[in-house]
Amino acid sequence: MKITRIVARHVRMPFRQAFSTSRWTLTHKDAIVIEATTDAGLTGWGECVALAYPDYCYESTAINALVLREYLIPLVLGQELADAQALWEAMSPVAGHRIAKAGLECAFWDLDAQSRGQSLSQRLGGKRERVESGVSVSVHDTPDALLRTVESYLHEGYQRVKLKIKPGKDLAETALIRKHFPDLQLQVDGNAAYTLEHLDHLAQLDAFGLLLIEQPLGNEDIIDHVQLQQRMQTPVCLDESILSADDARKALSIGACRVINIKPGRVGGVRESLRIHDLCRQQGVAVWMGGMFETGIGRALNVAVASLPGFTLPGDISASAKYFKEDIVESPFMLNSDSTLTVPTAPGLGIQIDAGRLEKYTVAKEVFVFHSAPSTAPAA
Ligand code: OSB
Ligand code: MG
Repeated sequence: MKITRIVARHVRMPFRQAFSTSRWTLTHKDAIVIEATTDAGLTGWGECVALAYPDYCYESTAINALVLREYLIPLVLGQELADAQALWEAMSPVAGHRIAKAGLECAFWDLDAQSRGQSLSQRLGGKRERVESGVSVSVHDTPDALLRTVESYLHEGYQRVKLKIKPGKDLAETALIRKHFPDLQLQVDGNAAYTLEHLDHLAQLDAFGLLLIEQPLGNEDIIDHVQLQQRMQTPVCLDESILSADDARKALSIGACRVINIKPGRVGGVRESLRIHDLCRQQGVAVWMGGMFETGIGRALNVAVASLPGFTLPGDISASAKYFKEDIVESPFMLNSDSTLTVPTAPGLGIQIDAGRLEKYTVAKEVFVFHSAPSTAPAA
């Protein structure tokens, strides 16, 4: 496979509602959307899922664009790439920047599966036709407002809820939701807002029968989470601090967590996601599909990866309408009545891009073309 043209677009789409975590508030979804065309004329799509500001991690939309333009695209354009491993090796001169790499890798998998006439889920050995969907719920100003939001999601049919929490907006909020919905599949996400001083405080969450608590301690921490897991019955799940299968292996070996959130973007793509999935499966550790407010492109990728057998917990893979009035794919992802999304079956990612809507939300666009050397020497 040889990619000879890449269009990198910065898209900015308004959220239906602003979203706040312990650390940041977002009103828009920003992403670099990758359109990659091969010498055989196939087109694949990818999405770099970094947020607009480098606070979830050091990558951001602008940093993704820069790293793609200056470093990654020159490394892959015009190269013969047999598989995702070859793509990974081609990009290996660049340290880190896994989100930027994952955007290119997503387009590569779309092309790879299309060229075989398979859906991405089939290509990866997916076992499910539908994947279980949950919602991630913003930090709210008041417990009452939070309760109304959760009620509306349950009314829409979501059967698993994740509450964003932060010190001072955690115990009472979680208690309230649990009191109203005793059987709800409920979990919380601290987005690195807590420290070792909060161990006793966090342990009080054990009272609420949570599926898990996600990344309460430092962004890059594995070690301190060991103490937390020893102090709590609720399974600790790592998000921010797991960037690779190696990180996952280390975290599990010291007991820093009992569950892992896989985000293909965060870990450098599908290839690394598969390695984490396989490692966890061997060890009987549950994984679930995280989310980065993806457009229909990244959502199609996440749904395909989540169809693998080790994804045994519901993911942060909500319907397009949870985030946006309109998506840039022609058919938005819809919630089925059993709180699932359907895994696309058409070749590749199985999506069609709505060119008009893509254009409408594009705020910047760069085109990169591979110019091959002439195959014969010019005449003297
Ligand atoms: O911590 O899981 C997180 C979104 C962006 C960055 C980090 C996180 C999230 C979410 C939203 O929780 C998940 C979604 O896409 O619905
Ligand atoms: Mg998280």
